[in-house]
Parts: sequence; C-alpha cells; structure tokens
Amino acid sequence: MSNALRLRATSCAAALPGVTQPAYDRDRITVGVVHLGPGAFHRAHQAFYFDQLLAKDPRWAICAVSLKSPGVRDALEPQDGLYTLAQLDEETTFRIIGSIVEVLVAPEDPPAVFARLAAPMTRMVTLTVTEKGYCLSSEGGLDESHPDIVHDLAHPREPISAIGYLVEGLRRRFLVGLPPYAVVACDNLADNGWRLKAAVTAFASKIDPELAAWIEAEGRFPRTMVDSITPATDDALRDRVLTATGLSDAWPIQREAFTQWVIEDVLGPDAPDLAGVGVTLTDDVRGFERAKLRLLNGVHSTLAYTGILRGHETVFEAVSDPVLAKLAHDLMVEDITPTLTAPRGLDLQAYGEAILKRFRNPEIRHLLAQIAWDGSQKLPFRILGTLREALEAGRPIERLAVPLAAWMRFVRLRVSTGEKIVDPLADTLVSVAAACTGVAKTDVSAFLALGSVFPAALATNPIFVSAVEKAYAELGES
Ligand code: CS2
Repeated sequence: MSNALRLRATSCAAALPGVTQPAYDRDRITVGVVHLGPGAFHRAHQAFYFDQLLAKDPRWAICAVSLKSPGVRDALEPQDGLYTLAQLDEETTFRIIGSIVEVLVAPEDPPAVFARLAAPMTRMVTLTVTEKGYCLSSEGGLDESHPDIVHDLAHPREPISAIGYLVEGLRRRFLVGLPPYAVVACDNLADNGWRLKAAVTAFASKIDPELAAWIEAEGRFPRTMVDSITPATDDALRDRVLTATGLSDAWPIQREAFTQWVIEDVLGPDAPDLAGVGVTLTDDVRGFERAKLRLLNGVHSTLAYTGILRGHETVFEAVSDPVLAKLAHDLMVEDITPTLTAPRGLDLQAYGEAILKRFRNPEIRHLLAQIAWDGSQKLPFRILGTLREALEAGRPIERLAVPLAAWMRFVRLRVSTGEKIVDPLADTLVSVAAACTGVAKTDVSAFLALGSVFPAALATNPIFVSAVEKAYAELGES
C-alpha cells in the first residue's frame, strides 16, 4: 500500500465513502486563531471544534505554532495541514480535519509568528503546552528562575517560551492600539487561565509596567476544562487510517469518541460561537475543572504508576486488575469526591462512574507509560491539591499517598532498568533514584526534598511524610 495516494488538498475528496470531509471551502477561510503547541491533543480536540465552527463562520481557521520541534510541520505541510481524526468507539469513525491552515516552527521564523499574533484578524490564542510550558513555581506563580523565563526576560523580543511569545504578541498589539487577543489555556492545570494571566502579567511587568496594566485590565484569559482521552499515534493507527480512508496520512490522530470543552464565559461578544459547536460556556468552570482534574487525571496518574509497578501496559489492563480497580474506585469515592463541589447539573457519582467506564473501553489502547510522563509536573495538580485539602479537613490521606509513593517507586524502577525518564526534572530524578537504598525513610525524604514538586509546608508535615513512607514501604513488599 506504500504507493497509496497521500492525503492533501487535491486528494482529500477521493477519500472512501463514510469519511467525514471538511464542510467548508478551505480556500475561503481565514486565520482567526493562533495555537501554541499543536501536539496530538490540540489536533484531537480544539482543532476538531474549530473544524465544525468553520462550516458556519469562515473567520476561525488556525495557525499552529510549534515552539520547539519541526515534526508537526514536516508531517502536515505536505498534506496542506489536513489530517485524519479517528474517533474510537464500538464503531470507529474517521474525519478529515481542515481547520489548521498553516504550521509555523517558532525558532525557524519568529517574525512570521509575531506577524500572526499581531494581525488584527487574530482574536484568540489557544495553547496546549503541557504543565511544564507554563513555567510556574510550586507556589503557583511565574518561576522567574526558569531558564526559559530568564532568557526571555533578558531578550523579550526574541522569546523561546510560550509566556514570552504571548507577551511579545500582546506588546505589538498594545503599541498599535489593537485589542488584546483572548488567551485560552487548554492544559490540565487547576485555574489554568488565571494562572496564565498572572504569569503573563508578572512577566510583562518586568519589561513594561504600562503593558502589564493593560493586560491586567483588558486581557481575557478564561479558565477551561478540556477532556478527551488521546492515545499517542502509532503505526497501527496509520495502517487503520489508510484502510478506512484509502489515503496515507503521515500523522493521523486518535481519541475516544467522548470529548468535552468547558470555557469560562468571559470571551465577550466578538468571540466565536463555540457554544454552537458543543462547547459549554459557563461562569462555574471551577467545579468542572476540579472534578475532571482530580477524578480523571488524578486516577489516571495513580493507575499509571501503580499499574506499571504491577507489570501492566495499558489503562485497560490496569483497571481490569481487581486490586487497582478497587484502588481507583475507593480513591474516587472516599478521598476525591468529598473535596469537590459539583457544578450545576453534574452528578459527581455518575461522573466518576462514567470516567471508570471510559477507562474500561476495550477500543482504546492507552499506554500507561504515556500518562507516566512528566510526573513531577502533573502530580501537584492531580493529587497534591486533594491531599492538602484532606489534611486540612482532618480526613485520612493514606490512599492519596499511594500515587506519590508509586511515582517514587516508578522512578527508581526506570532508573534501575536504565530506561529513560521523560520529565523536565529527569536529571535530578535520576540522581535522587540512584542514591535510594530501598529504606522508606531516607528514600522518601530524598524525593520530598524536591522543592519544585512538594511545597515546604507539605514536605515537612509529619502526617504527610509518614503516610508516604508507609505507602512506599508497602509497595516495596508487593
Ligand atoms: C492523561 C491525560 O496523559 C495524561 O496524563 O491523564 O492526557 C488525559 O488522557 C486527558 O486529560 C483526558 O482528557
């Protein structure tokens, strides 16, 4: 099949019947959104919503900007930005997404990125740069000692970080009297938009206090909740897409059929009609976002570390293990749900059950190793918030300590088997793990000394320390 036609603008219409095509003329749409970080999740999620929106309003095509590597551009440019989205379900469907019309690689061409950010037609910047891309400290504010931030503060016109690009784009608009773009954070961080606004404003205040005041007053940074399980692309998916569409695609994307996007309703009157394509706009985003982050992502990370320690490869395998199924269920019902306030219309018990059902979807092969990435960045948002609140309320924290201890054991396991750790703190983690001896007290204390992961008040709390030590010791025996 290697001589199959490649997906691109001129071949798209030749896709097999049943494949959903862009429902608009791609020659007549214009860029209204700049997206930073067009990884798989963006292409599975926001680009899908804009693909639907473009059928009603041609002003919202996407210019995707990779902040580091050229991989996405190299795959999508020969395809005119087109790619196939497989929505995995009992009956998987295939859809060609046309909303990305341009892919820029920021380090190769910063002026092109600035031109897009400063264009009057650009009204929104969305971003999926993962937790680490926000350059926050463990206290939640801008980490001014982060090497990328140090660089960008010294060279604000030649940024390398997402924060630096956002500020430089806003500065250019401020100078010519254009309104700011709305900035829509789409990563799994509690209060994502608010944190981003605080970080952007803190950065701007270091280079131009007037600019900072303008961003503070005029900037719209809604908080959001994003949700759709998106396993990484593999060759099996490429083959499947070729068979289903008749066109070869260098980088198709797969996700579960379920998808949800909740945005704080502060975008203003000139915003795109996202509600018309299934996005929930609400003034009560916090409830949704906390519930998803703690119940779905918190339990995902728990399953990832405990599952890998028990020899499993996928989420499906992990939740099919009775010991882990019980752990996931008990964590949700006993430990996490009591910390949540249900937003209007959400039944937390049903929501939790639906999440476990999604984890048990046999159509989805979601590797635990993928979720295990970047643990130092994810665990603070996914577990530590719940844990701190449980401690404050005097509730037990034994089970909540398990994912933390399992992460420590996982890091040790990876280091002892010589496997790579994907984490911005990888070098530090490797040296911490190499010095571990298996004695819970000393091993745990070495991990808890990681100040960018564990705030000092928590790391020195005796109830917390002994819960993690106990879980760590128990995991060593199993
Ligand atoms: C996962 C998330 O990889 C991970 O860390 O927990 O990507 C998860 O699949 C999504 O947030 C679901 O919306």
